[in-house]
Amino acid sequence: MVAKALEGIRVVDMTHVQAGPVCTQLLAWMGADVIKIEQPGKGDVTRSQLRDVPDVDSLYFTMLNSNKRSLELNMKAEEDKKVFENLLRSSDVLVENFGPGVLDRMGYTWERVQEINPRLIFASLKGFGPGPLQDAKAYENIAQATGGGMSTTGFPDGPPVVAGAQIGDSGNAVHLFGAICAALFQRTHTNRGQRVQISMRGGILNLCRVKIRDHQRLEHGPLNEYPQDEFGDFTPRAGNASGGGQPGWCLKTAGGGENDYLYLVIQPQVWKPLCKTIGREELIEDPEYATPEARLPHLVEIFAMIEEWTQTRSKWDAFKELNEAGVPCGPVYSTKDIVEDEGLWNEGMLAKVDHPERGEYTTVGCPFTLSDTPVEITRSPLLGEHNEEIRAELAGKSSELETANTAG
Ligand code: CAO
Repeated sequence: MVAKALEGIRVVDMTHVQAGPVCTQLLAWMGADVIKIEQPGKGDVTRSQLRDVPDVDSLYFTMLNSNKRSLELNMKAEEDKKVFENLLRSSDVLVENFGPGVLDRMGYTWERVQEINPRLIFASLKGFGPGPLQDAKAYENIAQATGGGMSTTGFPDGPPVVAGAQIGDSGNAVHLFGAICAALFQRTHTNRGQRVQISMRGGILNLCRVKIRDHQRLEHGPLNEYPQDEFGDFTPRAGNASGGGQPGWCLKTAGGGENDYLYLVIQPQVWKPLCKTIGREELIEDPEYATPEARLPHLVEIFAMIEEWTQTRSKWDAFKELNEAGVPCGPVYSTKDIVEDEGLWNEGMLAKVDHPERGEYTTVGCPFTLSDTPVEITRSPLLGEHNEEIRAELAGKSSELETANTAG
């Protein structure tokens, strides 16, 4: 019986920066043996980017590369390419997020990879899919700009805004992880590898599905749940409007600090308890407010009334009282609130990891749980830390293969 979902799966990890490494970190947490190939003496560029402690792998690197092994290979030197090909022969997945054409230039096209190991799943993440933009490089905010995220984020009277959540990188890493797992499952039937490809822009569009829904709704009239009265021929920025079928808004709470806010959604079934909680019982049966349709033209006024009440309490107290009444809402957490949240530590969404050079640091855990695959977070590898170990393993494998051939 395997102890983890992906135990026995070996991943050749040619990823760098954020999107690729987050995907292979998930594969490692699920039990795969992830071997990160890094340029000798240099490694993943994030090792030295945004350093908080001099000469030590940055948090950018350590928080995205847990549970992996590091092997330095010069992919432009023939000797090291042989080692790489040996590794491909004994692996299940190759993942990369280099710029367009980089792996081809190294000599590893899909055709060549299939020749080396027909069972290998070859997964690539690029900025853009096939077409005019296919050769363009991309980073997080470029994907958010070109995939519909930025034009639909922010307030109607302000410029387009990027999301703080790294949906282009870490978001797409989750898409890629799902696609690789699907390919691994299909291989159990076909015994063949396959090509897996994802574009960051396409992944953003997947996350902007409801904005394309609203774009089409516009043909049939205004979007009444949006804060503005006038519409053009594209989905506008909606500020903090909910985006779902029930109206929502972000409300000020006591304290007046930059994160003293509560997000609240008015579900039809909670109108009565909501009115009771904020002391506006007269609105429960008032025909101007009693139904979701009647409330639509009054949303700004209704949220202002609720805000009068939330401003008399802390975001935590308002959350507690409204939650007790069954009203869906959530305090706006600052990063300080997040790292001090006991619940997140208990869930394993935050964890402490020890590192030989930087000491203990906090990292973000696995966003899902499998009852048969407990996640144990171990530190990221130092550059080339597993050079000898992996080369020895591969040499052992080669002699095993040679013995098998002679015996045959
Ligand atoms: N040995 C030898 N050379 C190596 C190597 C190794 N182990 N690993 C990488 N290299 C070389 C590559 O051969 C390539 O050189 P050439 O251009 O001469 O072939 C170079 O290093 C890497 O090229 P790149 O285009 O990937 O890197 P870049 O810094 O110019 O661009 C990025 C970075 C992220 C814009 C680009 O990789 C990209 O568009 N990736 C796809 C989308 C993506 O993942 N974006 C980033 C998400 S995280 O914000």
